Amino acid sequence: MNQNELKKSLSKLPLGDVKYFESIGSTNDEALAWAANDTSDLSIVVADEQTAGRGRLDRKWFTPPGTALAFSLILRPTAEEKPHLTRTVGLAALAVAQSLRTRGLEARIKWPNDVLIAGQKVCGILTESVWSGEDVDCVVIGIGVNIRKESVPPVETLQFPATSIEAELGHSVERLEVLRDILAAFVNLRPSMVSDEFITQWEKLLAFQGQPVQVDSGSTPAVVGHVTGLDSDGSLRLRNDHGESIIVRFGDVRLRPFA
Ligand code: BT5
Repeated sequence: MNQNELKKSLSKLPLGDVKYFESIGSTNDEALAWAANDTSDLSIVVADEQTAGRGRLDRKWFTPPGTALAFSLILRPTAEEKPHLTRTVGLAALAVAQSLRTRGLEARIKWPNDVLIAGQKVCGILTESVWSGEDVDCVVIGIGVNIRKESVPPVETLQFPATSIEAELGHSVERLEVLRDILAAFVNLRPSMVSDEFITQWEKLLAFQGQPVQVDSGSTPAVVGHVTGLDSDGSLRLRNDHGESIIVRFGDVRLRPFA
């Protein structure tokens, strides 16, 4: 991958500016700094390697060189989109999941910010907002996708099993084609983000639908219940053993199957 190949591959998509780095700390950090300079909507930072890739709460995200996709999109929301920005992570997850499904992979979304194949994490998403007073000026959407087997972190460092696209497909794929497909899916889906139908589409690809899960949030006791769907803002709906409906809001939550 290099700047020319990247620009050529993305040239037909309605994106903003494109920045490529052979190696960088974190594409989200670069995009957050860039966004402060009136960068146009859908500008993108792509890196071959991240040396300080971040997950939520500054957990580490592993991106060794030549093995994965690590990129950050700058979304400048329209006035119509602004009331629906809690759906942004769903928009990114749906774009990734749909594009993997067109390759024959059974991708599902583990609420709130992961994409799984066969119950294993293949993609993590980190959204961060840039505020201007009381208003969100833009959202940086960081997406990491494991392409080659070498992009999967050592198993002893993981709390949730992980996989890569090539391990699941059993053959090699072009990283730039995967990137282009994800971005094309994102652009196609974006207009629907403001509609109720968007939540239905997101629900259809939720992992663990109808199954028991445990959600840990660190501060409050863990919540256990069966997944029933999503609220209109993208919060997760569960039903507990007493038949009560529970809404789990976004935040530093971890979801796993409940045995
Ligand atoms: C995430 O956080 O899953 C969000 C990851 C976002 C990464 C992208 S890459 C481009 C952009 N630039 C950045 O700096 N970040 C974004 P979280 O749900 O907190 O999960 C983090 C956990 O996933 C770690 O603690 C590890 O256990 C695990 N992990 C780390 N690297 C992984 C990988 N390559 N594949 C699967 N799991 C991984």
